[in-house]
Amino acid sequence: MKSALLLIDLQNDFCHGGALAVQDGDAVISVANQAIKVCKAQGIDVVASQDWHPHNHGSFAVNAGTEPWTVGELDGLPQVWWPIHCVQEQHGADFHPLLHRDAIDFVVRKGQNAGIDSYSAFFDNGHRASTTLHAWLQQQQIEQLLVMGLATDYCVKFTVLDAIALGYEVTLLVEGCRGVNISPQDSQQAIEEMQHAGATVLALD
Ligand code: VGL
Ligand code: ZN
Repeated sequence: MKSALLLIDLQNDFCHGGALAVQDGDAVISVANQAIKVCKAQGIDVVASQDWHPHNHGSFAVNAGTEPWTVGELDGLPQVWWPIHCVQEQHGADFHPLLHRDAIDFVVRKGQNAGIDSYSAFFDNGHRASTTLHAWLQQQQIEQLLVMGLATDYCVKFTVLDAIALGYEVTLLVEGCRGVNISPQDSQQAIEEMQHAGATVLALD
């Protein structure tokens, strides 16, 4: 069975000093680089997602006339209002400088539609539109995914849940994940949710 390594949103804005920095987010970059090395040696493709918003994106608190970290509704869906982050072509949206980006075989961008948020690398939050990811994986006949990245409780979680629903066999590399944790237990809960949905949770220690 063919596999791919799927790296979620290893971008400057989710790392130290970024607009939506996740606690200890930088720590996952070396995990990603190790996983890349192992996977490349096995001929396994490396795929990376990028949160890629227009400046007028509806998930930005400022565009909703509200405060970051509060909750509202966008396109009929519950929405956390975020600080401005991962704006297309800006430094914050770029991959972390230490990530071995030359090894990435395919980049999938998401969140371009200003009217809806898109945590999953497969679909927007309303499952109204899909990204290019599923079609690409199918083209490569990839059925198994090793997933890690940022953030555990948002983009990793929704990507993994969609992947399982689409029929992929998913392994979550826990050491390579860090969460936003608006509530302290969010990441732990997200890991349990992914596990209950059918993901294999791989902890290296
Ligand atoms: C993410 C919040 C907003 C993520 C993206 O990558 O987990 N979280 N946009
Ligand atoms: Zn975003």
